[in-house]
Amino acid sequence: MEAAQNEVQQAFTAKMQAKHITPLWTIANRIVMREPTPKIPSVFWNYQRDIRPYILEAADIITAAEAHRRVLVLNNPELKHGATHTLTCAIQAIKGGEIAPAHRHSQAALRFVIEGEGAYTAVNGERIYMHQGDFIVTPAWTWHDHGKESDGIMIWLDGLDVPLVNHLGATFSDDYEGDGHFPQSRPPHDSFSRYGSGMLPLAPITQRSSPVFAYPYERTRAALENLRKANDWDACHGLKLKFANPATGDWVMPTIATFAQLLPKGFKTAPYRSTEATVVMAAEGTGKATVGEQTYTLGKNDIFVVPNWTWWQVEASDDLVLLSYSDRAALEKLDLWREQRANEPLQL
Ligand code: GTQ
Ligand code: FE2
Repeated sequence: MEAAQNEVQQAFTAKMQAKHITPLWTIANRIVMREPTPKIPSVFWNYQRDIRPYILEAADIITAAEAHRRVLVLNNPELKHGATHTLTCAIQAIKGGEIAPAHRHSQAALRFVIEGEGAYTAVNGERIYMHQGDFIVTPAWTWHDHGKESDGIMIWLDGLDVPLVNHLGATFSDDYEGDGHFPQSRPPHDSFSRYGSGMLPLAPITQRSSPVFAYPYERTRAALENLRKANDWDACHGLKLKFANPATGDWVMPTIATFAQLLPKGFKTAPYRSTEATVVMAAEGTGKATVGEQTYTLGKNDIFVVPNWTWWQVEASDDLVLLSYSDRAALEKLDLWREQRANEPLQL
C-alpha cells in the first residue's frame, strides 16, 4: 500500500518533482502490481459493417502508389497506433495493375488473407501469390513489395509488431530505389518447396525467422479437419495449433506468435487468460466470443482483440476457424509468458 502522506512529506514530494525525482513510497503500488492490469480494452470490428465498405472507399480515393501502402489501421480506443500495446492490426487493399513499392523495416509483419485472388507479396524478390486464409510472413528487414497483375481487388489483414519495436526504440526502415519492385530473385513459392515440404536443404539455416514465407490455408484447413477425427479437444482451446518455423520448431517470427484453431459446431471453450495480447480473426464459420465483460457475435473475417491477462472464451455456432497472433513469442524470450486456465490455480 502507498503510505498516506503528511504535510511535510507532501512538501518533500512536491520539491522532488521539480528535479524529476519521485519518492518510491508514493507510487509503489502503481508500478509493481499484484498482477497485470491491462491498459487496453478489448475491441471488435465486424468485417462487413466496419471494415469492408471503407477499404473499398479507400481504393476509390487513393492509389497504392500514392499511399505507398493502402492501409486502414484498426486502433484500440486507448491507443494512438495499435490494436494492442504491442501489435498493430490493419487492413490493406491492392487493385489490378497496382504496385505497393518495395521497402524494408525492423518491424516484422504477417498477413492473413481476407478476399480476392491474384495479388502477390514479394519477399526478398520471391513472389507469394495469396489466397483466402493464407498466413504470409514478412520477416523483419526483408525487402517486400505487393502487386496485382489481374483485375479486381485483393484485401488482407496486416499484423505488425510496430508498438513493441518502437517502444524498444529499435526501429529502422528503408525504401528500395527503383521502379517499385525488388528484383525477382527466385521463382514464386520457392521458399515453400525448399523449406516447407517436410524436407530441408543440407546447408545450415541461419535466419531468425521462418525461412517459409507462406502457410497456405488449404494445408492449414486440411490439418485441422483431419485432426478433428482424433477427438482430442482442449477444454480452453478446442483444437489449436501454432504455425512453426520448420527449421527450429519455434514460432515463425522472433516477436509474434501465430495460431490456427478449430472449434467444432457447438463447442464452447473454458475461460482462459495469459500475459499475451492477441488479435483474432474468424477465417471461417460463426460463433460468439466473450472477452472480459464484452461479448461479440463472430462472422467471417470479423476481428477482435484479447488484451493481456483477460479471461476469454469462444463458442462455435458453426464449425469455427480462428487465425490469431500475439506477442507470446517476445514474452517467452523475456520469460514473461504466464497462463491460467479456468478453475486452475495461478502458477507463477
Ligand atoms: O505491407 O509493407 O499495415 O510496411 C504497415 C506497414 C503494411 C506493408 C502495414 C507496412 C505494411
Ligand atoms: Fe512493410
